Amino acid sequence: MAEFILYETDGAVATITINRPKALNALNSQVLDELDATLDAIDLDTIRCVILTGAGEKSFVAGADIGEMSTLTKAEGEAFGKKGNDVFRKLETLPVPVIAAVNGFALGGGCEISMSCDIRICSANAMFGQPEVGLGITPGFGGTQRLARTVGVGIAKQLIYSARNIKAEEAYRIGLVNAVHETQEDLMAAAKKLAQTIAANAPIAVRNCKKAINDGLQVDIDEGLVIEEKLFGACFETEDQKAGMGNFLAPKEEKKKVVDFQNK
Ligand code: DAK
Repeated sequence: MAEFILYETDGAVATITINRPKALNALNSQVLDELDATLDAIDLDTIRCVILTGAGEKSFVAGADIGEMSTLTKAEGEAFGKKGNDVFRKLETLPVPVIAAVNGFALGGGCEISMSCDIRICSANAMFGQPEVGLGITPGFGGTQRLARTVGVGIAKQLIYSARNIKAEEAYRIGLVNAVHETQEDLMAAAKKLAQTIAANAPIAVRNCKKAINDGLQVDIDEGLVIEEKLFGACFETEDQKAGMGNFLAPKEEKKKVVDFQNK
């Protein structure tokens, strides 16, 4: 039984809550290990979208645990960085989409874990930032790589070099989040609605889109288009493609409003 991670499911949508509110959900080794085990245990036959959020009303994740990090040696620092990077990469490459519902502080490792998710939405009290250079370190869980890819090099460099935290509205303006919701309740309702919308679409097609976008970003456009072609072609071996196109072409009176995709 995990101490710091809550896992709930509602139909095809799973919610993972980082649950260490006394430390503003800071990521220590135990949180990272439990998150890793939780990701491994997701039943991908039924779950089609995942929401990641933080417990309490104040913080999504206030970063890597500074207490635990403060005494690390070079070797231990590298090992801690690798542990975080491996879990964040597992989240990023999870076959199904992950929505970060950012309900407060998303600083350092908190901002970085949100950027390992496919989509970020937040509440009005959210605050984002990479404060590491003020602590004498570089962002260590992928921040230098993912922030530049998410908001562009110029803004990423300014935020990282200045260690300045930004509020929800600015995060929205620079494209770090897709939407800002007034309260945490509104945020979670919006996250669930979005997750259910995603989960209602053909799951194999959604997974293939995620893979095509993620893998395509690592290569040049010609290679990226080949990746897309292969994943597009693979859809034609699925029953869901036949069901989706069959429904579109069916006579009006037989058309269903919602196709019951079977994940096959
Ligand atoms: N780590 C540990 N504990 C934390 C924490 C953190 N990151 N953030 C908050 N807490 C704890 C506080 O110590 C406090 O604990 P108690 O004193 O009650 O025991 C409790 O949470 C409540 O925090 P505050 O009393 O400070 O609450 P406030 O509302 O006054 O302030 C705050 C909230 C978020 C502005 C403030 O707590 C704060 O500035 N926290 C630190 C934020 C931060 O700098 N985060 C970035 C951490 S650096 C690497 C791998 C990874 C990383 C780097 C390298 N490698 C090994 C390669 C990543 C680094 C980071 O994430």
